[in-house]
Amino acid sequence: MIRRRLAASALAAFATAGSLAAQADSGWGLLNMTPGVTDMSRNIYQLHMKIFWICVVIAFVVFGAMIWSLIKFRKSQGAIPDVTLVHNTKVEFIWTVVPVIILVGMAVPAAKTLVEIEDTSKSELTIKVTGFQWGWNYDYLDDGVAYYSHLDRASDHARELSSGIDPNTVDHYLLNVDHPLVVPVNTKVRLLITGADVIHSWWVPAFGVKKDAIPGFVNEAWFKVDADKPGLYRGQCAELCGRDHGFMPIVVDARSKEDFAAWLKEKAAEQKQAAAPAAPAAPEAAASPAAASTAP
Ligand SMILES: [Cu+2]
Repeated sequence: MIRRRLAASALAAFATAGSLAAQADSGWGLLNMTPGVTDMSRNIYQLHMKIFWICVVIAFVVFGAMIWSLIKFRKSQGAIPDVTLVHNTKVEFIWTVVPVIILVGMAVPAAKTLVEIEDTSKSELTIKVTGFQWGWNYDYLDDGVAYYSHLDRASDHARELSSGIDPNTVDHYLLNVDHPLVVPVNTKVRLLITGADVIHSWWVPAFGVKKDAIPGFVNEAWFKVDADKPGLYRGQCAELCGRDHGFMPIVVDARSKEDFAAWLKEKAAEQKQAAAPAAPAAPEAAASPAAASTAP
């Protein structure tokens, strides 16, 4: 009876922990990964939860058996050591085979997810991402659009030692950029990620993407934002890359397909104009390349 009650309360505790974990933006949910806004990020989240609960069950069984044996077979109760367990073939067999089965059971879904993460086939848009000290360059390879993305001015100003600005007053302090990466929702976007100087890492948790940007190498990653989840998604460089490593955030602006197409067209025209030789009739077109990176 007591055992059944204990089991019921343990199950209730698991259920509570599970529902807490589901509330990602408050309380205990903050300690866990978030399910994100792509199928892949949800796959990764579910895999993480599956492995987590397997570990919890193993911990309960192992520590339960240990504590129970320590109490039940203590010397003061007159317990006599059982020496038949040592080098017992049957026991050795069981405690080798059971962990192997558990490990294979964990490796199969993990390998499946890894293969999916690496599958960049059938992508609809390719963007080259270059990390540098300290910012990102985004190059829409098929559309002639490329621009730099840096820490926004408000954060950059507030971070200076003598600025006297309270960082708490700055909106999205150190997590805002001047020109976010703009992508369409419901589209398989392939990223070609590389580094220009040292190793950086492009990381946006909500997409389940974290990939090193290594000079001389091109790494691939992909994501497909849910059709009903346009919005701003934030990340950071996730590889210690030098003095200003903490000052090269990532912001992705996921827009509807129509909004994205309009933005891309406008941006392409703007950059084409900026790149054209200066004509005396249009002095504003002669501006420096900085003019090409006006707000999207
Ligand atoms: Cu970096």
